Amino acid sequence: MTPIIQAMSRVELQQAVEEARRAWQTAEASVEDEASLEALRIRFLGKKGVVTALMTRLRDLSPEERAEAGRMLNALKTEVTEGLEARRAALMETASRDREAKERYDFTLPGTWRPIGRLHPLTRVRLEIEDVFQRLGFVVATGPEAESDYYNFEALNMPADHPARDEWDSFYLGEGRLLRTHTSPVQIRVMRSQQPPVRIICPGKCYRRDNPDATHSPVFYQVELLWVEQGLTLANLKWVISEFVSSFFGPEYEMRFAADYFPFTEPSAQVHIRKVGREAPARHLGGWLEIMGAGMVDPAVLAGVGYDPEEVTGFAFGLGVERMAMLRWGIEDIRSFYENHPRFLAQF
Ligand code: FA5
Repeated sequence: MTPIIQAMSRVELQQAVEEARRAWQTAEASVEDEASLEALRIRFLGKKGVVTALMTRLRDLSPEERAEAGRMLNALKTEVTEGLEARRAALMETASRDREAKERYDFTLPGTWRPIGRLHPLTRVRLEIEDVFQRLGFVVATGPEAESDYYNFEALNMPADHPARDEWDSFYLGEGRLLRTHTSPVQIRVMRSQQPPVRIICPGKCYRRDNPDATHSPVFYQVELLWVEQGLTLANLKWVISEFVSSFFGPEYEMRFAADYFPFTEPSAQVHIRKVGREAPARHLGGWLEIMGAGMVDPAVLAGVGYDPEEVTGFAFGLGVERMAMLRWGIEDIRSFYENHPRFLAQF
């Protein structure tokens, strides 16, 4: 449609303009989208377009002829320009109508149902334990899970060849570091960083090479408690534990103390809990389940962190969070907490 136009007479130019107009009218009707519209603009108004080419031919005509032919060509150019504009506007309107149709909501359709998440039972129990002790004036402290041999063992009266280490020997990371076997190292970290009185609880994950069974998991949570001040005795320890147990479990549970041994407490105890009156929820220990180890902080540990054991005494315990949850909800196997079956978790 873009003829290589030789010098043209007025009549020839007039014919060429008419021909171009017809070509435009046919092509215009076939515009479907932005791309074909742009192709059409280039074909007629582009640098090498039909109308542009005809414009250059005006110079072949005499000045009088040129004026008339110029008007003709301008009329064609206006027709093409306005036609393109109109087409563009129509395309935009169609697009926006399509969009609206797509975006229109039908509020009568059923919604998309998404299950609502909730706290894991172990998180719930941990938060509840924290809450009880915070109300009793304890503050929450934390320490690293990758701990040094010094904090995990040595500062707790367990030098390198101490037999008590056997029970806790664990996952070693090299360079004197290991995954902590209990939360007791946090006691040492806190005592080394402040003077008495100390009243803290330390929740956190612990790691042991315990084989998984109904009451043991190689990864589990403890909450450590430490209170160091003048004049504290075993009676205070018993009181704190009894208050806590009755606040957490209520009157349907009973508690017993039994003697125990830890290198870092003297005397030491363990605490057992069971549900009263009914078939015990846990089959272990004839219904009794050990929840914590506890004791009066050994004077050597206090001296090791620079406290004067003649001046202050202290007590501590390490509580198993999973065991608390097992007793609360009658869960017989600790592994249920870590298998994370949605049907199990949805109960809480
Ligand atoms: C300790 O870990 C001592 N650090 C506790 C302590 C702290 C004593 C302060 C004195 C003073 P023990 O190993 O008994 O002690 O663990 C304490 C509690 O952690 C247990 O009673 C139990 O509830 C929980 N526990 C221990 N091992 C596991 C395990 N493998 N899986 C789940 N819970 C465990």
